[in-house]
Amino acid sequence: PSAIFLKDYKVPPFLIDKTELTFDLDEATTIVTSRLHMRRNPAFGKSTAPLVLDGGEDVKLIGVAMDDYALPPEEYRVSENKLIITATADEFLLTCETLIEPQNNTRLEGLYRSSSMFCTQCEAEGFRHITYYLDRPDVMSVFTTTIIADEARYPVMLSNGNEVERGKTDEGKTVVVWHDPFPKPAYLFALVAGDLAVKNDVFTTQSKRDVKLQIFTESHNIDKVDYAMEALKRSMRWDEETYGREYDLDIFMIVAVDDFNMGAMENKGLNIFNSSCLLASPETTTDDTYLRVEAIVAHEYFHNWSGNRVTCRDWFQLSLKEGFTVFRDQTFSADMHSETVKRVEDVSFLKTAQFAEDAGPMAHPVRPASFIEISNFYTLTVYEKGSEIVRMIHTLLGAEKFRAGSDLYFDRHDGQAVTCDDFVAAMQDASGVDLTQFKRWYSQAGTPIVKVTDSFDAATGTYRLTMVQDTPATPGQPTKLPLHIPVRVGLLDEQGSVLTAEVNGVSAEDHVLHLTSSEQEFEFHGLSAKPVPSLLRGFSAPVKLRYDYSSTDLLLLLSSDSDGFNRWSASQQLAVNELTALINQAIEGQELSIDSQLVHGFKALLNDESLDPAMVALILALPSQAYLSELATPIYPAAIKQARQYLKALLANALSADFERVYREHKMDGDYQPTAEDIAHRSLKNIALSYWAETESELAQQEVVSQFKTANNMTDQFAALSIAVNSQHEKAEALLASFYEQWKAEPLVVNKWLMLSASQEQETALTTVKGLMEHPAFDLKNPNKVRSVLGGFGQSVSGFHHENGSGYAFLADQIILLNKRNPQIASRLCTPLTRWKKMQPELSVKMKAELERILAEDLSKDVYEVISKSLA
Ligand code: HT7
Ligand code: ZN
Repeated sequence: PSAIFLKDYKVPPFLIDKTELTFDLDEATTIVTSRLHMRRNPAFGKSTAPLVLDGGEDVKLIGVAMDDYALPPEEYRVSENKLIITATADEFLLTCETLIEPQNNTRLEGLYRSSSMFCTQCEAEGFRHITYYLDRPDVMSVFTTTIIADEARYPVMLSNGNEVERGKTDEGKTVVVWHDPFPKPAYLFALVAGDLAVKNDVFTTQSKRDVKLQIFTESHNIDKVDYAMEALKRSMRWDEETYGREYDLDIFMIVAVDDFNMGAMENKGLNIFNSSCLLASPETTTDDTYLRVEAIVAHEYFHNWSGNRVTCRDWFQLSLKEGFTVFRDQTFSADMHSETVKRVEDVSFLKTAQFAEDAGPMAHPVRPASFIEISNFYTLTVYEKGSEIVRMIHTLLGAEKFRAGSDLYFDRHDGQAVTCDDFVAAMQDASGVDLTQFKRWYSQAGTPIVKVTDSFDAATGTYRLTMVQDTPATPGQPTKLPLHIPVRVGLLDEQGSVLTAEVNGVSAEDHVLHLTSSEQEFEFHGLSAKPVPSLLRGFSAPVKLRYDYSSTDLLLLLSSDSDGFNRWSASQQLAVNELTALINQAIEGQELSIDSQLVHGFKALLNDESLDPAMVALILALPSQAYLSELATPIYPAAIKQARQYLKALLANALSADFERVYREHKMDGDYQPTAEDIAHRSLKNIALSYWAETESELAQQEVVSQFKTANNMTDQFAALSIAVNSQHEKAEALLASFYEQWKAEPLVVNKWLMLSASQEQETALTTVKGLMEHPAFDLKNPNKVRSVLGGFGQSVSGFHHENGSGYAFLADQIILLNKRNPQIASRLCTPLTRWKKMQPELSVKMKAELERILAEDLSKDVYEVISKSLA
C-alpha cells in the first residue's frame, strides 16, 4: 500500500450538484441506484481528464448510464476499486446501479446490519462501500434518498434532512423519500431502517423555531434515552448562547446501534451512536458513562456547525473539525459541571495517552502530511492535541476575540470545505493577533519539553524565569522549530499566599508568558523574596514542563495554589517523584521503602472540608500504570505495578482512619442523580474505600461486600466490585459471578464485567481471557466486546506483559483474526505492541517478534500502516 500526501492536493476535476439515491433494502443483497448530476469543475481548469469514481471491493457494479444511455462495457472499466469513464460531457447525469451485501459487511463501514437493523457509517471513506462516488469531503452535494423496504420488518426508515414523501410500491413495499437541503460531502450521508422505538421531544430555538427531536433505539432500550435527550437540549441551548449557533433543520434524530467502530457519528440531521455512548440509567450506568454520554451527545451535535456547515477540504484537515469540536465539547462539559475537574480529567488523559502517541512510531502532526489509511488518523493527536491548539488560541486571543474569530470563521466559510489555515486566518483576522509562528503547532509533531530555571535578585526585587524549549525528533521530522507557547504563571510566597507581580509593566496575580524562542527570559518585578512559581497554570500548553520543585514546594502548591489545576498537578508530581524512586528500587530488586511526603499532603486534604470532594478524589488517585509507563524509559511494567501497590498500601495504612471517616461521611442516601455534586461525593467515597480496603481492616472488607450488595446505582456497585477485584478480596470471584448473574440481560453492563474480568492480575490471566472469548456473552463481531476483553487484558500486567511473551502472542493472534473482518478495529488493537522500543529489553524483543509475525500476513491497509511504521 502507498501513502498519499497533503502536498499533492488538487481540487476535484468534477462536481456533483445533486445526488439521488434509491436503496432497495434487503439483508442479503441491497440494490443501490444512484443518479449523480455532475459537471466538470471550473476551478480545475480546462481538462479532458476521465471521470474516476471511488468504490470498494464489496460493491458489485450492475450497470452504468450517462444521460440515461446505458454505457456498453467498452466505455467504462473497473480497476482497483475505481470506476473509470473515459469520455464525458461538461455536464451530465450519471446513473449507477450497484449491489451490496449488508449482512456480510463485517467492516462496519458503508451499509451494514447491526442487531435487527440496517445502518451506515460513511466517515471517512465508507460511502464508497455503498456505491461509486467522488468520495472526498470537498465534493458537496444535495442528497435525496429513497428507501424501499418491507414495512412490517422496517417500520422506521430514516435518512438525512426531512421526510418529503411516503408511499407504496406495486409489490406492497413501503417507499420513503428524504431530502436534505444542505449540500454535504458523502461522509455525512446516513441511512437507518429497523423496527425501532422512539422518544420524541421539541426544542425551541433562539429564533423561536420548533425543532422536532427524536431518539430511536431497539424497543428494550427506549427507557434509557432520557438523559441523552436532556443532554441534547442543553447542548443546543449552549451552542446558541456560547457560539451563536442555531440548529438549521426542522428535525434532529439520533439512533443507537450496538455494533459501531467508534463512539458516534455526526451525519447531518441523523446522528448514529454506539449504544454504549447514548444509553443511560442509574442501575446500569456509572457516573463516568453518564458524563461521557453528555459529552458525546454534545460533541456530535456541535459538529452540525463545526464539521457539517463548515467541513474539511481534505482528510489531512481532520483536526479542523475534530480539534475544534473537542474543544467545544470540553468547554461545554466544564460549563455544565466543574471547570477544574474537567480540565484535570482532560489533561490527565492527554498526558497519558496522547503524549505516548506523540513519542511513539505513529507520531504525526495535528495536520498530518501523509497517510496510507485515513482511519488510522482518528487519533488522540488529531482530537485531543487538536483541541489543545484551539484552547491555546483562546488563551492568546481572550474570550471575546476568540468568539469574534469563530463568528468570522462560520460566516466566511458557511457551506464550504476548508483548511486549518482558514480557521487560523479567521481567528487572526478577527483579533489582530499574529498567529504566524503559532501555526507551527499544526505541522510539527512531538511534545515540546520546556525546561524552567529561576533566580531572584533581592536588590531589585526581580524574579527571573528562564525557559528553554525543545521538541524531540519524531518519524520524518528530525529537527524542529521553536513554537509559540503560552505559559500561564502565578507566584506564591512561602506561606502559600498569592503574590502580585509586574511583568512588562502589567501588574497581576497571573500572567500569560509568550515563549517563542528556543531560550527566553522573563522578569517579574516588585517582589520581596524568592517566590514559589505556579507554572503552566490550567495546563496552558500541551508541553512537558521541567522545573526542579522540592517536595516542600510541591506540598505548598498542593495545599495553597489558587489555581486548582496546579494543586492537582503538584500532587501528581509529588507522587511521580516517590513512585519513580520506588520503581527504581523494584528494578534493582531491592526491598521497597520510602519516607513518603504524600502522606502529609493527603492527610491535610482528607481533613479540609472546604475542598470540592471531586478534586480531593482526583488528587488521591495515584498516577496510573499507563501514565507512569509514558514517563518511563525503558518501561518495566511489573516494577511499576509493584511500586504503585506499595505506595497505595503505605498511604492506606498511614491514613486508614481518615479514609474510613471520609468514606462514611460521603455516603449518600436517596435517589441516584448524575449531578456534579453527587458525582463528587461518590467519587471521593469510592476512592476512600479503595484505600481503606487495602488495609487489613475486617470492617473494610465487609463494607466492600455490603456496598456491592446494597448499592442502588451502578457507580457504587461497580466501584465495590472493582475494589474487590483489584485488592484481591477473598470474595472477588464470587462477586464477579454474582454480578454477571444479575446483569446478564444487559449487554452494556456485561461489557464492563468482561473488561474487569479480563484485567485481573493473576498468573492464569491468559487462560481467563481465552475463556472470556469463548463465553456466550462474547461476540467477535461486536467492537464493544472486543474492546472490553482485549482492552481489559491489556491492563493486566501479569497477563499481557507475561515474561514468556504469551500475552503479546495472544493479542497478535486476535489482530490477525480481525485484520480482514474489521480492519479498523484490528488496527487499533495494535497500539500496545507499537510501544515495543520503550519496553524493558526481555519484553521488547518478544513484542517485536509478534509485530514481525503480523507483518508477514496478507494485511489490510489499516493494519499494514501501523505495523510497518512501528517496525521502521
Ligand atoms: N466524526 C466521527 C468519526 C467516526 C469515524 C471515523 C472512522 C471510522 C468510524 C467512525 N465513526 C465515527 C466521530 C466524531 O469524532 O464525532
Ligand atoms: Zn468529532
